[in-house]
Amino acid sequence: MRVCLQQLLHNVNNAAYAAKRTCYTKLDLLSCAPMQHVSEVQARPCEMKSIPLEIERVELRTIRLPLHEPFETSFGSIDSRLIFLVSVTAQGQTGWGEVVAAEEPHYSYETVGTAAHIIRDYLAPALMSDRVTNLTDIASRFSSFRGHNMAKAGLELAYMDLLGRLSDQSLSQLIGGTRSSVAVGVSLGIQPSFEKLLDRVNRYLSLGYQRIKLKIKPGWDIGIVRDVRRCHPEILLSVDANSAYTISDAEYLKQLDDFRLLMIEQPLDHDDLIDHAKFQSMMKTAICLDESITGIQRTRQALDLKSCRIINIKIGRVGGYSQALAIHDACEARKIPVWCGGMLESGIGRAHNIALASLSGFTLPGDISASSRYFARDVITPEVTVSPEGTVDVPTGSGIGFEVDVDYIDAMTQTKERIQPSIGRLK
Ligand code: OSB
Ligand code: MG
Repeated sequence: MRVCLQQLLHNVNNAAYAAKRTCYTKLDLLSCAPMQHVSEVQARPCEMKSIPLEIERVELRTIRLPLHEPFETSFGSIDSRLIFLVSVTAQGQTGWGEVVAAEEPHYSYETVGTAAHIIRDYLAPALMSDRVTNLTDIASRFSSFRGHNMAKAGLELAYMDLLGRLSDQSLSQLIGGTRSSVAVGVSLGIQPSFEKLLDRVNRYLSLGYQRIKLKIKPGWDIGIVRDVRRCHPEILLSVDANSAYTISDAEYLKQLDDFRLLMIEQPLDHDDLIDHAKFQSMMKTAICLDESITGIQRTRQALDLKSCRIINIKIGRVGGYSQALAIHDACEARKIPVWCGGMLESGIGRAHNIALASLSGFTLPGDISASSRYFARDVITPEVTVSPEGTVDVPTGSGIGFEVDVDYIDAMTQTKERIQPSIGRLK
């Protein structure tokens, strides 16, 4: 499971991954009876038609969880996370999802406020307008609403947890995951001093994390990367600029080629593919896109333009499982390594990330840390833990595979809103 720097750099730079096609057993969702083996990916369990579900209600909640320590990126610092949870109920079961939008529109234009509006006024009514047959059905209902991917993802996530619980399958099974544990790394925010940064690097390495990602911005970049690399010549090390530079910084950023980085994540504009392609052509180090990859179409364009050699998949940013699965499959077919990004999620969002990262194409460590790396107490039990080898186990229980601590969620709830189908709407 543990990956070595030289081998990974070789693989990434030569696109030498064998594109393995997943082979799994098709399941009849609600009876769970094995049907037939397929040698090619055709339909995943979540994409197959099952007994139509009548969603009886959608609930939106916000809870505020304090962070152990402030998290600083090139667009600012936060010391708590306003977590937006979504649940959907049908046939006496409730499924849970998370909307990963932040309070302010820095990482993306979506916020907790815009997502609540879009779910309340458009997406939840569409979800409850008729019985839901599968994930593809939901995705196609949402596709007429432009953008607002994090809002869409929140509901897709909740539906998938519900589907797993009702059919007694784990999320990983529903999407055709192949791993029983996933490799993880940690994303370290900008620190007040290099000493503090090095202290964090050493702490997470000693806890087993397989890859260290350093947030960078102008003035906190070449120097700290050089010094961390000098202290740790062989670790998997990457940087994430969250769009803090422009193509006019390319010559300056070229210095990053000296440090055998696994990747440089989103150096340029959040919406750009063209300048990233220019920059990638100048660099030995692989560029990884995060913010710029908003769906499968942008993924194809980025790969055709050679804007990057690695892709970070975040279920929220791309609009849910439907898009995340399509991006995974396209990248695997083109031998482009992918990894699972994080958005400082609560355990509910994290559980979905773990399931996603169990797909075969996720060959690089994800930003999936232990619950205790972020919060004093998580909203799921047991909390997510990282093994001394730097892995997280993929749960096997139904749905997200963790118990949702509704008492704790109730105690922390700031706002709660219930949305039900309007009378006569259900066909
Ligand atoms: O760019 O990957 C990012 C957190 C919030 C918003 C954007 C990003 C991040 C992280 C943290 O890097 C990843 C995590 O540990 O959840
Ligand atoms: Mg990023």
